[in-house]
Formats: sequence, C-alpha cells, structure tokens
Amino acid sequence: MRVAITRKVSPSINQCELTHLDRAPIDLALANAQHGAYERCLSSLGCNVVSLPAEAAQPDSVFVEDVAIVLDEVAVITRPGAESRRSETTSIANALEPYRALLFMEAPATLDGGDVLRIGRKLYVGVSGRTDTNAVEQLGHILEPYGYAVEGVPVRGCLHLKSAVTQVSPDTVLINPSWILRDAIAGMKTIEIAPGEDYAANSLLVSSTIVYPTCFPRTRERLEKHELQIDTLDVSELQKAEGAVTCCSLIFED
Ligand code: CIR
Repeated sequence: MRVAITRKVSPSINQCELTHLDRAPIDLALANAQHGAYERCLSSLGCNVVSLPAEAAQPDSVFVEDVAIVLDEVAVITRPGAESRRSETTSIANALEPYRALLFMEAPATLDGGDVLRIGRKLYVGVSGRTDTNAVEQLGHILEPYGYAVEGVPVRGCLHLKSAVTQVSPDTVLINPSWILRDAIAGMKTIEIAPGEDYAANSLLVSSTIVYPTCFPRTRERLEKHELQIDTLDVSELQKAEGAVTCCSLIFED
C-alpha cells in the first residue's frame, strides 16, 4: 500500500520563510481548500493519506517533504536549513516511526528534503541555501550501507534542487536550465520548462501520473506532447509560501 504523509496548513502560514519571493498575503481558507484538493488527488491516485493536524506555531510545517527522506529501507530525519523549521522534525519522526527505522542527520550539517531527488538507488542532493556540502557527505556515509549513492548538485537562483528538476517518467526529468546544468541528472532525458514559467519544474510523480500546478499551461503542453498523464491542481496559495506540489507530502510504500 502506498502511503502519503501530509500535514494541514498552519494558521500562521503568513509568517512562513521566504527567500526568492516577496511576501504576498496568503488566503488561509483558500490554502486549506487547495491543500484538501491535493490530499484528495493523492487518495485518487491510490495513496493512503495520513493527514497530520496543523501546527499553529510552525508556519512552514505543511511542507513535510523538507524534514525527512523516506527510502525503501529507512527514513532519514533531516536538519532543515532554516532554523525556524527545525522543530518540525519531531512530529514527522513520530509519524514515520511505525513505517521505517529512523536515522537522524546531525549538526552542523543542514539539509532540506526539497533538495533530494531520488532516481533509483541514486540520491541527487542540491547544494543550495538550505543544504550544505557537509550534509551531502553525511548522507553519503549513513546511506552507503543501504546501497545508495549520493551526489551533490550545485543549484543557483532557486530554493531547492526540486525547484529546478523533478522526475516525470522512468527515464525523463523536467528541468529549468537557468537553475541547474542541463546534464546534472546523468542518463536521463530532459524536458525543459517553457520560457517565462520559472517555477514550472516542480512536479510530483505518483505511480505514472504527474500532479502538476494549473498555472504553467505552456510547460504542461510540453509534457502532454510526451503523452504523459497529468492531474492539475491550483496551488496558488502554497506557491506564495514558496512551496509547490512535491513539498506537501512524503510518499512511500508501506
Ligand atoms: C521555506 O522557505 O522553507 C518554505 N516557505 C517553503 C518550503 C518549500 N519546500 C519545498 O519546496 N520542498
């Protein structure tokens, strides 16, 4: 059974961290409605959605992806790059504990799960404003016994590696070449985002369906030309918090 861990939008989301965006008011009711539609979409794609309650004191806690990396054998609880987000790890560790043995990243390394792109037994890790080379090295050490290779990938101009590249089919990634090198993900075909749709590289592949924001129609056309199956969702309020579709869930097989 496929599990998706999510967490309801914090009522304090208007105090979220912002790095590359100017602050714009987030409509909490609309954010909740969009998040509910996201959870229903994951259910419709066969996920058993474990929806955790909102955390009022943790503005960014809807973005559960950043605090854990869930692999087939173990889960790694991260040490998020933003100090304000470090307390989010406790409840996610509790939620993952029934499913996986837990490993914990240790200071001084910092890593956000949004910087981790898994392709098979390889983890590409964005070296970003949130994730440092220390973390790349530490992750390599702790996952080597489980047969995972870890490679650091420089990213520029965006928050996380998965702002710049995500997987859209077994052999293809969707990329924004302004933010990472075109050949950063070895051996994969690439589809480039449409010009002007800077944030369009973040897509969420669930089984063989891509969960994708409605606001990137020209990149969507490019995906459709490759005959990929797409479910679109309006996530405008989460995007104002610099989030997108991968960051609101942790998806894994139970
Ligand atoms: C942050 O800056 O940490 C949040 N406002 C947004 C995090 C989005 N996470 C993700 O894309 N993995």
